[in-house]
Amino acid sequence: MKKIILIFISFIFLITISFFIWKNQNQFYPNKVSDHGFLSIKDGQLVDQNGEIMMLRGVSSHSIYWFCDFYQYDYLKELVDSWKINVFRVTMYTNPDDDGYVKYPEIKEKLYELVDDCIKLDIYVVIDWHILNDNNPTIYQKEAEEFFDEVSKKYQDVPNVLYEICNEPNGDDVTWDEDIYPYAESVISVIRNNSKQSIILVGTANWSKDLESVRYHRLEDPNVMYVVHTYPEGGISIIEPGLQNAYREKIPVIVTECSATDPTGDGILYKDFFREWIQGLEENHVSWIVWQFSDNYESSSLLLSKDIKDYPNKNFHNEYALSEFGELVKELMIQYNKK
Ligand code: IDC
Repeated sequence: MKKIILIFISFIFLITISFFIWKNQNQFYPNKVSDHGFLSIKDGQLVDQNGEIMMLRGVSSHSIYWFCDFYQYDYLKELVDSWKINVFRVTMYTNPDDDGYVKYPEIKEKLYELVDDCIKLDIYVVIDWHILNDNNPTIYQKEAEEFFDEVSKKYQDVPNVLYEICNEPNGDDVTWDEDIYPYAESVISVIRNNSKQSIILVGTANWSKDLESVRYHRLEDPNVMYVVHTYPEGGISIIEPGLQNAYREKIPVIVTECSATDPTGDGILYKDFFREWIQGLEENHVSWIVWQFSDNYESSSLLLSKDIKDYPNKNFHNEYALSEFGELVKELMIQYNKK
């Protein structure tokens, strides 16, 4: 009888220990909006409502016009619940040739739907005015000002929303001093009329890779961050020196696009580069958003396209399969969110 009791007690003991080990392995940092509230900038870093350093980690959509039917609440919920993202970037192209907002302004309704989904899911959301082939932000400045006036009125008291006012200014004739800076000053003042404290993200010159020009000409608004996009160019990063200067000089930086592919968004995956890159950002408390959550037929997509032959097991929402990049991004999201 004694022996049976002993075995029983050992059994209970083992179960309890295993439970606690399992529980510890699955503990995540609180990372939701209800945990952190309105964000701001302190000493060059993103902080939460208590002044604690804040990390945003998440994914960007592809064009919400092209993939209008794809983006929906259930998929976002899975990204929040299983991948632990705490930010989603809503990409709205602007250029008419890219079927952007200027041609189809009704796409704003899809944007509102997705922003509302993120609010419901208690995560942060970046509203991305995605200039690209419309290389100079001043080209559609009037449209940008009207748009940001409307959205910042709509979401003025909502801590979830961050405004990214020009995705990637580019071209030799588009400079920080002459084009981006005055554009940013003007759009920031439009947003500030409605929303005093939201974080505003400003794309930098040369496809959001030039932090150097910012060093000598900073915007006055205290809650602005400067945007950097990083894609391995033949396996190297050309923005590293600019970043190191920014860290030293306490310039607030955020990565709103990064990938393991080269800047085309397709082709070989530089996975080691990507891991190291993310580690460097984490060490410097720089928030990162990955390009891009869709099943488009290219290797930066986090889901596989259903067009491929021998489609593997469906491990995303029982409908899609994660791509090789998707597996890596999910792993890193979980790794950095774990306690
Ligand atoms: C790419 C998409 C691709 C699309 C192309 C043109 O991945 O499917 O055909 O745009 O619209 C960026 C841009 C982003 C690019 C991405 C990859 O902000 O729009 O998306 N990229 O090329 N900057 C650097 C890389």
